[in-house]
Formats: sequence, structure tokens, C-alpha cells
Amino acid sequence: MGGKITILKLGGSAITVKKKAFTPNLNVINRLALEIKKADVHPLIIVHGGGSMAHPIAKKFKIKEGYKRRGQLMGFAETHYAMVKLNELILDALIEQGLPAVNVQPSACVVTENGRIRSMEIKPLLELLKLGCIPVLHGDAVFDAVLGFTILSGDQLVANLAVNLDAERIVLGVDVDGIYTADPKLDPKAKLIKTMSIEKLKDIQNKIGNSLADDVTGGMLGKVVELLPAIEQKIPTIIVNATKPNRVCKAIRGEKVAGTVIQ
Ligand code: ATP
Ligand code: IP8
Repeated sequence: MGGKITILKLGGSAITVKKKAFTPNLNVINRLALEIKKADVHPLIIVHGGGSMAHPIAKKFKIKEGYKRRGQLMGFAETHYAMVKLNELILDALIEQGLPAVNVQPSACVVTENGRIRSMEIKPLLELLKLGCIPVLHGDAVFDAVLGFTILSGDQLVANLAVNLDAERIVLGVDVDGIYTADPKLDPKAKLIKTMSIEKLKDIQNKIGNSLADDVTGGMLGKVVELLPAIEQKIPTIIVNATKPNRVCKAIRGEKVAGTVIQ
């Protein structure tokens, strides 16, 4: 495979129009594919979120809470289907750039227990990396051994893969410049936190909010909580604005870029 793995999360807030249900942001998706091509970083795993493509359906049918009635089954199927469709748009853009991107579907290789990853069939993903392909995973509606089904966030997948594969770095692309002292969309006085220690992160957890749009996995707060195991393992982690040109490209190369570095 050669070298340690870089893990890039393309946040749903950047790759979809979060305020408008079922709306991918094709301009951002296509530009990000170009940046990933330009960055030329190997080995690379991409994980993407659901944004407005999947969170509204997951919320409507209470998929995260688990199976309670037959009527939810269509919601489970539709949530997964929305992620497959968004994944297809991302693969279209990456393949258009000549990148060997291959979907690895979490619902087919992960089992959770009360919402936490209990097991993951990792071999196909590792073989793809060895071949030089770019595995592309996503948050998903998955089978849960206790709840029947649930929502697995892309952030939990990122942290789990980073810890188990001892990643080189994690880059999280969202629609804001990083972690602020308060939600920058609600508080114009919020200040960007450029570097953050794990102690400071734990300290300000209660000031970090959810997303303003439908988000069943907890917005920025959910992200930070999920990332803690990877940060505790000292895997360099940076949150950057993926809606602004070149930030993701520089971040996956390990270059200095505007954002929040957690170390
Ligand atoms: P998805 O879960 O769909 O992949 P995402 O990972 O791109 O989405 P969100 O879960 O939407 O990102 O979280 C990002 C949002 O969190 C921002 O749009 C911002 O409004 C909100 N937010 C809340 N509190 C803060 C904060 N303290 N600093 C930065 N953003 C914050
Ligand atoms: O957007 C969950 O993944 P996330 C996606 O990374 C859904 O939180 C709702 C299936």
C-alpha cells in the first residue's frame, strides 16, 4: 500500500445544500473531485456525509432510534437509497477526474450495537487500498444488533477507520471555517478557534452546537464527540471549509491552511 492513510470526510453541509431537502451541491462536489486529483495523496480513504439528501428522511422515520414499526421500513430503505444516490454523484465526479474511486457500502459491511460499530468487514477495503484504489464510504442506515437498525454517521466511521488503521491524518470538510467559540451561523461574534487541544475540546463541548438544518447525527457537536478516540490516539485532525477553494487540497497534503487543527 505504501505509507500511512489519509482519511477525508466530505461533510454533508458542503456537498449538499443543507437548507434545501434532497439537493446535492454539484458545483462543490465537482470542484472537490478536481482538488483531490490535484492533491495526488495516496493512500486515501474518502467518507461522505448525508446532508439534505438523507438526514430529512432519517429524521422523519426515526431511523436512528431503531426499528419499532413496519412503517419505518420504507424510511430505512429510502435513507440508504438517498446515500447510494449521493455516493453515485461523488463517484461520477471522481471517476470523471480519472481517479479509481470505488464505493464501499457500510450497510453491507458494518454491524452496530446500540449505534456503535461492533464489527466491520475491512478486508475488501484494505485490498482496494493495496491495489491503489480510493475507497469511498458514507454515513448510512445500517443493521444494528440491538436496535434492529440505526444511523451510522460518517464521522463515527472516520474515527473508527483512523484508529484501527493508524491514519496519517484526518481532514473534515464542512461549510464553515472550523470550530468556533459558538455556532457562527447564529452568533456573529463567534471566533474561529485555530488550534485546539483535547483538553480544550472537552472543555468547550457544551458550547458547540448541532446543525441548524435537519441533522440526526448531532452537527458539529456530534462530530467532535465522535472524533475524540482518534484525537486521543494523536492522529492529526483538521476541520476546514470545503466550500472554499483549495482548503481541502492543501489540508490532505498536510500543508498549512485556514481551519481548526486539533492536536
Ligand atoms: P453531515 O453530518 O451531513 O455530513 P457535516 O459533517 O458537513 O454534515 P454538520 O453536522 O452540519 O456538518 O456540522 C456543521 C455545522 O455545525 C455548521 O454548518 C455549523 O452551523 C454548526 N455548528 C454548530 N456549532 C458550531 C461551532 N461551535 N463551530 C462551528 N460550527 C458549528
Ligand atoms: O451525515 C449519516 O451520516 P453523516 C447519514 O455523516 C445518514 O452524519 C442520515 C444516513
